[in-house]
Amino acid sequence: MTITITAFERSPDGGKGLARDTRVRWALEEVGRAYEVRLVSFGALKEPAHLALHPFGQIPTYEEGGLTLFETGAIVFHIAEQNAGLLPRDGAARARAITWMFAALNTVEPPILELAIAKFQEGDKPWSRERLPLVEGRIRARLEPLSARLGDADWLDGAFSAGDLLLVSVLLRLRSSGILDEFPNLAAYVARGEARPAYERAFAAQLAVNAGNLQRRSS
Ligand SMILES: N[C@@H](CCC(=O)N[C@@H](CS)C(=O)NCC(=O)O)C(=O)O
Repeated sequence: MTITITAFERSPDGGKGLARDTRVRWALEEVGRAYEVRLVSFGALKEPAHLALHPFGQIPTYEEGGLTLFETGAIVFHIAEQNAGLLPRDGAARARAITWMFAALNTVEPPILELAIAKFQEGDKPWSRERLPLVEGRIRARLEPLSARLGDADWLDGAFSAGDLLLVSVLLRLRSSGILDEFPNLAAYVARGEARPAYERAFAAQLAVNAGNLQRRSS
């Protein structure tokens, strides 16, 4: 059955791989599934046709036969459940990998998103300069124990899993802040994730969309 995901027609990051379709593309590449992409404009996100797929009017969505999913955690989990390669077969190891998926999205990602909001949406507010160090402190409070847990291992719990895929996807958003480099083992962990051939293919595919847009804009 054909898999179709949605992505930005024109990503605000210009193709740095920060839009969340990249993590879905990565999961599909890891398990060797082909997929199609439907590009959506910002305007179309909030129109009825897209809202029928995603109640919050966001990307990415995932369609396969009669199934429609939204939320990257649910999509990556579905891909990992349906295909070998992203979750261990052993029950306990599988449960631990799923725990890391939840930790990535529920515990690590929120303060990282807060930083983006503080900088880009609230940067002009009078209280923004005071707030920024508080938000950065909340990120460090997550990265310190994460760094201690990872230690000098390649991945969080044995072999690479969907938990690592989501955690790397969340952490790489921090690179431009400099905070990731305060934790050399986490910076190396992210680099290891980005060096995986499946990530490289996913990154190149989303970049191609945005490079195409640049060409269209300049012509
Ligand atoms: N929790 C959602 C977040 C989805 C999300 O924030 N998508 C962004 C792109 S990365 C989006 O569509 N933003 C446009 C909007 O919210 O209007 C997920 O993990 O899928």
